[in-house]
Amino acid sequence: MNHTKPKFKEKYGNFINGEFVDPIGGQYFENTSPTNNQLIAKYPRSQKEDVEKAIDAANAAKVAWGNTSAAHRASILQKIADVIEENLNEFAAIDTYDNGKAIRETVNADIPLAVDHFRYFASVIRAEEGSATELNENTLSLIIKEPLGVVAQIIPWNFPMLMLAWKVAPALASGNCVVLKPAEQTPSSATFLMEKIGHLLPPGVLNVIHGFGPEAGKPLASSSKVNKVAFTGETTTGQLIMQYASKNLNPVTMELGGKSPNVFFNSVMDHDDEFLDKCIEGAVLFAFNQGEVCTCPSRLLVQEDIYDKFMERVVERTKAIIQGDPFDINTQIGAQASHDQYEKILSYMDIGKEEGAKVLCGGEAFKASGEYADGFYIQPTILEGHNKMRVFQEEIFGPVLAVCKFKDEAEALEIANDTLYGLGAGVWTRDAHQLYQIPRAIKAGRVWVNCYHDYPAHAPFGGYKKSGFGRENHLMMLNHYRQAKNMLISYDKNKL
Ligand code: TXE
Repeated sequence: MNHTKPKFKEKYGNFINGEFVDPIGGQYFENTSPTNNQLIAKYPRSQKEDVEKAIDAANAAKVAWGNTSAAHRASILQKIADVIEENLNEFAAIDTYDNGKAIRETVNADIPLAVDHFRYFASVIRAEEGSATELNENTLSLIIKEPLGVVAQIIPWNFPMLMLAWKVAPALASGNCVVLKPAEQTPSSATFLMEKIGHLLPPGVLNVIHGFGPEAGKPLASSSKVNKVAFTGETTTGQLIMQYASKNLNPVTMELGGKSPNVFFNSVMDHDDEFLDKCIEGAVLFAFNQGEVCTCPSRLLVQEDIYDKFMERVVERTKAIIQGDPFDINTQIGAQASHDQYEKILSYMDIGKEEGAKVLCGGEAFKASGEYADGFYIQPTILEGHNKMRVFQEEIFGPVLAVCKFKDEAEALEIANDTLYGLGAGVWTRDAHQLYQIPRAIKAGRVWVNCYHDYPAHAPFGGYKKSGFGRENHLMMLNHYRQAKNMLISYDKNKL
């Protein structure tokens, strides 16, 4: 199958109360593709009044939607999954053009995972059983889960469809109405989704408003008419959103930045075999999704005895990464998501060099050819140094790997945990003690052992420390979108 650039209309609206509407003030912003720096389309530059309109629509819909049966909501979520799957290639091409990421990722990961997410939450919501306890012979305690009402959701640009699915599927499954703000860099797939599924939901149940953080995101997160705020993005933005939500004592879930360690012990080189090949692939995954993943394994820790040999293979493999045309199914690294992101990553290359990090490969922008010559591409880069350097401590969010060696388990743990963040980590070993004890001691919400970058819908995901709190995926997610109501029923005819 040949993948090609999608076609777009000149401009799009917000999706509010079951229909596309123009922004009230008539303002739009231009969305460009980072693959070639060309205009994609105009999207609403929504302001407070647009946001309020969407919140009002969601509030008007919430009682009826909250009273629907789990079976009914599950059937709608299944239909949404089917529609995304039927249009998988279009969704993939849209996210690739909007975000810059290689089509092989959107086709094989982003969109299939989004489909599975809707299917998973359609299933678990029906498998639930309630809880009733007899407190004594005359008193029954019932625990009932009720939807929160209206949920505000603000998502980033690195996985436009998948982040939407992570947020929207559990919120709708638990009976909430949603106002979602996609990132201004990647508004397209959310809009395409509403074109395809808008008619499946009652008006007001799922609303999508476009625009910038301070203009549209802030009034959404600050509104006293929403009952929860769910956010994925940068840590400092998360802190602001918590401030906005705190005025209304609204609960928040925060999925924030990371600087994940990926730790390789000596035993991975005990044999020259397929497992070692897997380890090398696991070490170069920093380049997956152009490094624009919150769990990007951006710090590589290699035990000193194998360091030279292991790194020789890592560098060789990194140099073989295919880069360029994002629509070529063989391309592994496409464009960075925006000019800002491109500049930020390049500035970190300079910071690393100034700090004395040694460039083992890459270290510069990448010049794509032909129609992609004006896009924002960066070479996969490996910087060797130590964990106190800024390139080891700060989230670069690009294809930049900071590598250092360690002596023993204690030093591996010290370096791995010497970070403000705690979202992901990788541990690679053949030693049975290490493969349990090291992940146990790493302070991160998800530790992959002898694997990385796997995101099943039924495994909980979320951060420790400054990577946030609350979990996504897994049925425990449902409780982030519900209240627990306890009813105490007395059957005693006489006593109070
Ligand atoms: O993120 P923001 P940006 C990190 C990554 C990246 C950096 C900056 O390091 O380089 O963040 O990216 C909305 N009130 N991550 O600036 O600002 C915004 O419109 C309400 C890690 O794009 O966090 C968008 O919808 N909303 C991350 C969303 O927040 C506001 C993924 C994310 O934007 C707002 C992306 C405000 N005041 C970036 N300001 C991850 N953890 O995966 C912005 N927004």
